[in-house]
Amino acid sequence: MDRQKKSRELHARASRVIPGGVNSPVRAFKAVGGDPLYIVRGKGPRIWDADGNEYIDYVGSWGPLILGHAFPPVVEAVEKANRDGTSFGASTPIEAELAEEVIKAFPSIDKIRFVSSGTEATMSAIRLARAFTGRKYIVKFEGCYHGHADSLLVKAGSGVATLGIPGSAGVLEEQARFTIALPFNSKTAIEETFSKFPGQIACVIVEPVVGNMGCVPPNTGYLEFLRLHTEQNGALLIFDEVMTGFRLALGGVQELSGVKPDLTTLGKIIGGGLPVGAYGGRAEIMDMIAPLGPVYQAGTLSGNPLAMAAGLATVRYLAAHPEIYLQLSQHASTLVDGVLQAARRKGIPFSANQVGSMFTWFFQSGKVVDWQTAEKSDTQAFARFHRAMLEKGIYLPPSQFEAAFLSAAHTEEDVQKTIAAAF
Ligand code: KE4
Repeated sequence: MDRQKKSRELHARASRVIPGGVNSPVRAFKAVGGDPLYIVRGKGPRIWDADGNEYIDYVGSWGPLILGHAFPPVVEAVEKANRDGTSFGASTPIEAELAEEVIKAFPSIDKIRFVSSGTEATMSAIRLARAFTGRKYIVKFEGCYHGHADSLLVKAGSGVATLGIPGSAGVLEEQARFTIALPFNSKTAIEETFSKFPGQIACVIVEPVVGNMGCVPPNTGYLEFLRLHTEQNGALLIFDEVMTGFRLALGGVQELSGVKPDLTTLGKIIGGGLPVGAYGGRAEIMDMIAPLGPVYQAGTLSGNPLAMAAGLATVRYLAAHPEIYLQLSQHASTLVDGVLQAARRKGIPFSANQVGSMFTWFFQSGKVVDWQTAEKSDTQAFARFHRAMLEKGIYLPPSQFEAAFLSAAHTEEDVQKTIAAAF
């Protein structure tokens, strides 16, 4: 019996009218093979596909659903907002309410601007950093993903501390050359770059705990190192906490590490599953944004009332229930270690990185600390694992180079069922 008959039919239909049948490439399952599933419902830690198959979900819409699918307070908040009208293109009271909640959790932020995606947030933060410093070059790290703005779709050049090259068709060399892509966790690369481009670097943007090469934490002291070198060289430090904000702690990695960036980008959880991104920082920087200052940035649906309602209900619940973070970490540790032991009993080359409720199992025995080590993973073995887990009702991110997410709705029973399904 074809357990994915309906999904296949839906994919054939979508593929006739949408490139690859998807509105975001990773959903196409290209990295794991087979046809993508079409999901029709989620509740708590579970999702159901169009054929009625049930899964324990460890993607959670790529991070936003830390409280699980269709969390009642979020559902009610959005339903109420919806009854009063979905969008006005004018200011609404709830925007400052959510801004105040975010600023309470992130002391490095005096002011914040809401946009509709993480890409818009990072794109705007880069533009702002260049305007504030009057400098052209930006530094990112290989394996970190900050959305699809041209200046961030850039690969490392021929050597360390060299000018970037386009990471996508359509990105001009002239744009890529102002982006320098360095190995994550490397101190010498940063030192070399700042000495090679003195007074020319506007910012360093980093996922302070990386999710986009799989989960990769910073080496001890690395974030402090970035903070020191950016300060010494007059460059801004941007923490891209789109994934980690409200995920690893209410105040993200900057709460856990005590390292305060100059700008922070946010998304995912602050939208509670609806489209919200944000960027924020010190008032002296943020006051350069139009209409106050010369840096232009705008958006028809920025601060959308329904999205604000979903985000506010989510963030307020997290702030009122801080015990959630300990529960998330404990469940994730049990899960990650349980599957790791199962792999080891089978003699499978396997390692894992976990920070709080973000984690990745890598199909290699080495420790993954940057993109160079991450890409040594056996992606075919991961694909087989992903398919086998799907067949047992476990929905993992369809790529070796993505973080998985556990929600507050996942129970100890879900965790044990997932461990039992592995290998
Ligand atoms: P969006 O434009 O997709 O809302 O956010 C871009 C972004 C920025 N910064 C970080 C750290 C991110 O992880 C993301 C987006 N994350 C991916 C998952 N790795 C979104 C999933 C997708 O592209 O479909």
